[in-house]
Amino acid sequence: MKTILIDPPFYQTMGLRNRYFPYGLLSIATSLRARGHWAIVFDGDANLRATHFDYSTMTSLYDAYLAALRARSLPFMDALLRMVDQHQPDVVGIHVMTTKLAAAVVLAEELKQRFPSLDIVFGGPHVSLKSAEMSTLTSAFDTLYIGEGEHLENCLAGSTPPICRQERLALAEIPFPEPSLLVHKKSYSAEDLGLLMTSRGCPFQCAYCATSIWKRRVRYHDVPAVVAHMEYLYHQYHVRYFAFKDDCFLLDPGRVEQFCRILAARRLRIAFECNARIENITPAMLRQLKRAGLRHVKVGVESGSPRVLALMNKQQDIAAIEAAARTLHASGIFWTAYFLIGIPGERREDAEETVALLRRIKPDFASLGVYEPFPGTELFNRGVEKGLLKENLERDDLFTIPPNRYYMAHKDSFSDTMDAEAYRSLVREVNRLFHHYNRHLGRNVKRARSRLKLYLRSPERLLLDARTFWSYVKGRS
Ligand code: B12
Ligand code: SF4
Repeated sequence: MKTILIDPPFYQTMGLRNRYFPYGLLSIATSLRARGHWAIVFDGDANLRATHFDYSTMTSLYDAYLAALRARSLPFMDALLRMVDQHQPDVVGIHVMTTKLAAAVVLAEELKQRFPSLDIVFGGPHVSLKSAEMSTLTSAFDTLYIGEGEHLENCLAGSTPPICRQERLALAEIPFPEPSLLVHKKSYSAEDLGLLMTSRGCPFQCAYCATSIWKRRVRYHDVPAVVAHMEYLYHQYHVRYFAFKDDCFLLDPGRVEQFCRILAARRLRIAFECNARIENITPAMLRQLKRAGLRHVKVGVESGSPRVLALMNKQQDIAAIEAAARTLHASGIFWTAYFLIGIPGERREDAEETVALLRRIKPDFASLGVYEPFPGTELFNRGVEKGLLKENLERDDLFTIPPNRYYMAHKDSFSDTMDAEAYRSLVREVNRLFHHYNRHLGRNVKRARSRLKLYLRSPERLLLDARTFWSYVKGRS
C-alpha cells in the first residue's frame, strides 16, 4: 500500500511559524514502513515562509486563514497535487484537529476533484470525536478513521458505513517516528525534531480538555526504548533539546526515576522540557530531573478561583498551587504556568483572582489561554445543555467563522455571566496584564540561561528566540 499522510496548512496561511513536525502522522508512516508499506508525511505547516512569531496574536490573523479557505488557495496546494500525481498513492490520509478542520475539508475536496479515484481517509482528534458531523460538512472522503492510525492498512475503502474504529494499541509495538519520512525534513530545526510522546492517555478529566480521545488508562513506551530513541535522534539528527509532550510526564515517580537513571548513564549532553501536574512537583523529583537535564517545566495552574477550578474539574487547590510554585522557584528550573480564562460560569471576580494568583506565584512565563470549546470535553457538553453552544457546525461556518469561535450559539461570547462587550473587554484587559508580566527582563534572562547550551550548539535558535521576543514586545506595546 502507498500512502501520503497530510497535515493541512493552518499556521502557514497566517504566516505564523509552526513548531515541531506532525507527530501522529509520522508515527503512522513509520509503522506502515515497518510492515513493508510505502508512506511519507507532507506537512502543510512546514516552516518555509514564516513571518510572524508571536502566537498570542493568532486570533487577529484568522482573517487571512478564512480568506485562504474562501479562495481555496492553501499554501503548498500545487506542490501537494504534483506530489500525488508523481507518486500515485493508493491512500491519502488527512489529519484533522478542530482548528484545522476547514483546511482539511478544502484540501480533500481539491484532491478528490483532481484525482476522483483516490482513496481519502480522514483521521485525528476531531474525527475521533465528531465523525457524524464530518459527513454533513463534505463528501470528499472515503473513510473516517476513529482512533489510533498506525494500523491504517486494515481499513480498506468501500466499507459501509465508511467508518473504521481502531482499538487502543500496545505502545511496545509502535516504533518511534522516523524523521526521514518527512517530505520537508530540511525545514525543521534539530530542536523541532525533539518532540517526543513517551505515553498516551491521562487519568484525569479536566472539563476543558479533549484528552478523552485516549481514554483514561495511561499506556507507556518502555523507558529503555525512549532513551534509545533519544540517542538515535541525538546522533542522527543532532537533537540536543527534547520536548516531552506527554499529558502528564511526571505521573509515575518510579518511571521518572528509571528515566533519569538510564538517561544519566548514557551521558548525552542534552536538555529537555516536559508538562506536569501540580501534585507531581516535589523537590526530590525536580532534583533528579534537573541532574538529568530538565530545563523547563510547564504546569497547568489554570485559575486563581477555587470556584472556577471546581468548574474545570481540575482537582487541585490554591494552596497546592502555591506550594508547587515555591518548590519550582527553589529548584531554579525555568517554569511556565498555563492559565485559562473565559470558561462558561466564570465571572469577572474569578478572572481577577487569577491575576492575583499570577502575581503571588510569579511563574517565569505566564501563558494565557482564552476558552475555546472543543467537542468531546465536559465543558462542551455543559455549553450545549445551557444553550451557549450548538452541537454541530454547518458547512458555511467553515468559511465564515474563525476556529476559536466554532460552535458558538450566540455571536461573540461563550459566557453566561457577562454580556459580549463585558466579556471582550475582560479578555483584552487580562491579555494586556499577562503580556506586560511576560516582558519582565529578569525572567527573560532566566529563560535565555535555561537555553544557553542550546544556543551554544545552535546559534540560529538564539536568533529565532530573539525574533520571537521582539515580535512579542513590538506587537503588543
Ligand atoms: C503536541 C501537541 C501540540 C503541538 C503540535 C505538535 C504536532 N505538530 O504534532 C502544538 C503545541 C503546536 C499544539 C497546538 C495546539 N493544540 Co495540541 N496537542 C498536542 C498533544 C499534547 C500531543 C499531540 C500528539 O502528538 N499526540 C500523539 C499522537 C500519536 O496522537 P495524534 O496526533 O492524535 O495522532 C493519532 C490519532 O489521532 C490518529 N490520527 C491522527 N491523524 C490521523 C490521520 C489519519 C489519516 C488517520 C488514519 C489517523 C490519524 O492516529 C495517530 C497515531 O496514533 C495533544 C494531546 C494528546 N495527548 O494527543 C494536543 C491536542 C492535539 N491539541 C489540542 C489543541 C486544542 C491545540 C491548540 C488548538 C491549542 C491552542 N489553543 O492553541 C493548538 C492548535 C494547533 C493547530 N495546528 O491547529 C487538542 C485537540 C482537540 C481537537 N478537538 O482538535 C489536543 C487533543 C489536546 C487536548 N487534550 O485537548 N498541540
Ligand atoms: S488538562 Fe492535562 S491533566 Fe487535565 S485531563 Fe487534560 S491532559 Fe489530563
